[in-house]
Amino acid sequence: MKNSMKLSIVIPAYNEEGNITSTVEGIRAVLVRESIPYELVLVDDNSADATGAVLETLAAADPGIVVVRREPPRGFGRAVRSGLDRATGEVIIICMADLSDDPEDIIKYYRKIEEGFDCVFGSRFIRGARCVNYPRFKLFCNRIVNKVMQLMFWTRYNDLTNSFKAYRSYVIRDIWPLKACHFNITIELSLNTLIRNYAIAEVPISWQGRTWGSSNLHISEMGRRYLSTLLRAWFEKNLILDDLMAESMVCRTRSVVRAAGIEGRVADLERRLAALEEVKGAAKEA
Ligand SMILES: Nc1nc2c(ncn2[C@@H]2O[C@H](COP(=O)(O)OP(=O)(O)O)[C@@H](O)[C@H]2O)c(=O)[nH]1
Ligand SMILES: [Mg+2]
Repeated sequence: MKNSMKLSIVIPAYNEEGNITSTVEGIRAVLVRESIPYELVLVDDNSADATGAVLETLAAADPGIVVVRREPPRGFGRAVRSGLDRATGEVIIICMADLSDDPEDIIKYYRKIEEGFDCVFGSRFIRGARCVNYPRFKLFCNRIVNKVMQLMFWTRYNDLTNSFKAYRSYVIRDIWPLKACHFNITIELSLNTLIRNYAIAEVPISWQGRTWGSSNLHISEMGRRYLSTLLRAWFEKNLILDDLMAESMVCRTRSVVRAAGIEGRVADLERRLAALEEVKGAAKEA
């Protein structure tokens, strides 16, 4: 059964002409080494540099690469949503295009999913993790926001703001539609997964600050967006979790049925059950 699951890696890229080739080559090298069937979904947002042309060249050389070209308005969250929408794998990982995430961690994630977990949350802040060149002010804000979320959602996961995580595709289907347009999608993904009580594995990861290009995350513009996503998830957890879980259970059951290849038999059983209910109803009326 090993390596039977197709892995989709969604990579948003904006003005990454100096990073994207190495990112793709680094990821592809580990996937080929481990014989993991893959699809790389590269999402460009009308980059002002040559990212678009580089993506074309990469895609021409590898049928496993899908390029998504977005129309304005751009945004990290919009790009991630477009990529998730196109991903066809059973396992989905979101990964950055600026060489900050370590391709070896992708393999760690995939192996954890193979063990049976629904999601894998990497953390840069647990024993065994490595985090290099994180700008100090950003790190300070990151730790405060994560601590607040840990208290609000009473969880041990301490890197909920990083989108480099793995999900089984049915988890994404369950939490769909996602709404965030910008970097707040990082917590929209993690919190919506968390409140639905999926089996989450936590692993230490390596992260390093970009050495080429510049960050698109401007903290002053993001506060209100993070807050709105955070409050929405918190209210949903505390007011309407029963509604969310009812749909989540249907989603999980469907995925089990699909994985077992018994959709036909289940549909047949459902038909018979409906017919029985009808007969029962008619008998009651008579
Ligand atoms: N397609 C797309 N990608 C984006 C956008 N903003 C950021 N990215 C990509 O998302 C990843 C993380 O962005 P980055 O600017 O490095 O944020 P930081 O690591 O939080 O400072 C990089 O791969 C960027 O190229 C966007 O508006 N559209
Ligand atoms: Mg970055």
